[in-house]
Amino acid sequence: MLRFLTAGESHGAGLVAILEGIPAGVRLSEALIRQDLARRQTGYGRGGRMKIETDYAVLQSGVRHGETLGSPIAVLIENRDHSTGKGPDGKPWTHTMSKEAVDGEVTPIRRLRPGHADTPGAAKYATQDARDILERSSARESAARVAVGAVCRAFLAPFGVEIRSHVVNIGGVRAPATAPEQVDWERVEASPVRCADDAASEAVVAAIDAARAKGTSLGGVFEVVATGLPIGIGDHIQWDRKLSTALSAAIGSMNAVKGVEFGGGFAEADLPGHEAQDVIKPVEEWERGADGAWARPWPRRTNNAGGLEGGMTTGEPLVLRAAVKPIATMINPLPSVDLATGEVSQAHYERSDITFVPACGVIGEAMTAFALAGAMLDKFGGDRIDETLRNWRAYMATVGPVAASPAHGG
Ligand code: EPS
Repeated sequence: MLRFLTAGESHGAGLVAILEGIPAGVRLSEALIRQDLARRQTGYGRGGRMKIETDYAVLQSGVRHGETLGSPIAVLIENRDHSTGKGPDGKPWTHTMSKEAVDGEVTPIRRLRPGHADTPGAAKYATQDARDILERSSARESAARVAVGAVCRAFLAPFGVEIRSHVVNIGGVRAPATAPEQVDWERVEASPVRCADDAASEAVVAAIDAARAKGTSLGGVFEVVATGLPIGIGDHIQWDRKLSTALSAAIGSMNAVKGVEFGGGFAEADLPGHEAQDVIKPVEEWERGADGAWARPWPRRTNNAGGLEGGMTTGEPLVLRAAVKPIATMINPLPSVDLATGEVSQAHYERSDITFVPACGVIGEAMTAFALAGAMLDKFGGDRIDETLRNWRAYMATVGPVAASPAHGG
């Protein structure tokens, strides 16, 4: 079983992630993890915090001489703001977030932000300081997830699995609909808002500027595309073995995500059945790889299913989208109620992003990588990556119509 935990508060000393279940022999370096951490930190519309941090995951365990050992992989990401910055009351974060009791009062946060975890969290944990909640329920935690995702990506790479993301909508400004195979991924990486279409990128940047001027924030939609997946990953036999379940949970667990859809998604509800299903190509149109096995067995004419049927991969690209609501912290705060006195007040504001939808795409890649790596390991097992690869190759050689299989001279 592949599993991970994160720990850490936004302005505490740092973030920790432990990932367990990655086989031995996967090539891994801190530099590789850093690439994804850096991608998460980009995106027009971020606040001052991203200028303070240069996220770097220091490997603590589970890796030796550039390869995983099969033991738990632990990473540590420092919060630079903790040791260098000051909180809203002018006191250093080392004081505000001190692990030891401090002399004098630490200014509590009592002006709850509608839309953030502040209100239900403070009620549930019976605290008089919403900082006890918001420090953990912060997008900062997603840096640890991206480090975990980078390790999962390194595991998936030898199978030819690639995972990418792009922004398709911020604040209602939409990129033109593009088939996943047509997306120019280099343009996405070069765009300030991770959007493949130049005109849409510009319009989104303008929308972010307008939102900043109004003192508000923007949500949006990102799309994740995973290619190179074998057919039959996941399972149909039990609700918690379906890959669609793992992916929905992985993406749905991200802060601010309010909806997840696969392939045609909600639009599929409007289609008649004969337009919604993905017709299988005749065998004469299938392609073989250099080893004689089918390069992509059971290919389809379309991919409305987004690469998932019955909770299993079809072998077509996996396509999922997620809707992210606007950030709850706004320059013009909403009316609120004081946590202690019950008096009407304005919600708390320290500093914030206008939008972080571009970063959400990178976090979505990481969560997708985790769900896919887990499902690949469920299918192929292996304590060392060579064993996993052997099992994968042996399986792939069996997929396809029996009469047309290389083993039968087909
Ligand atoms: C966040 C508020 C901002 C974001 C932060 C998440 O931080 P600060 O309060 O320090 O200005 O920049 O995101 C990150 C630190 C990050 O690494 O993504 C929030 O309230 O969730």
